[in-house]
Amino acid sequence: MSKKLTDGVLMQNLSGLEGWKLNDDKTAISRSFKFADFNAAFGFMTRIALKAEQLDHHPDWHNVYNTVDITLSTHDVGGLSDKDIVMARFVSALAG
Ligand code: H2B
Repeated sequence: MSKKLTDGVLMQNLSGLEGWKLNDDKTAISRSFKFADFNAAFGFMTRIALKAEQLDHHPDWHNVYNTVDITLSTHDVGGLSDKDIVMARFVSALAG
């Protein structure tokens, strides 16, 4: 099982993740994405879904037409783990 990241390691990782916002109790990170249309947004979600299955790590997300809001957290540890960082980097790279 993944371990909860220490504050220091978390901050270090977050500094390299542009646009991701840490929630107040430091248990999750979120970012919103906007696309040209629903087709582009859903394609983005599909790629993330395939990765999520590989990692057994799934985003909490919300989609309305061309926007996708993503929150990442590791429920098993009650906070953020290395898996959230891996997923955030993957998502950011996809979005470009
Ligand atoms: N996704 C996320 N984001 N956090 C988890 O703790 C988590 C998950 N746990 N996907 C996995 C599935 C767990 O529930 C299963 C049983 O492995």
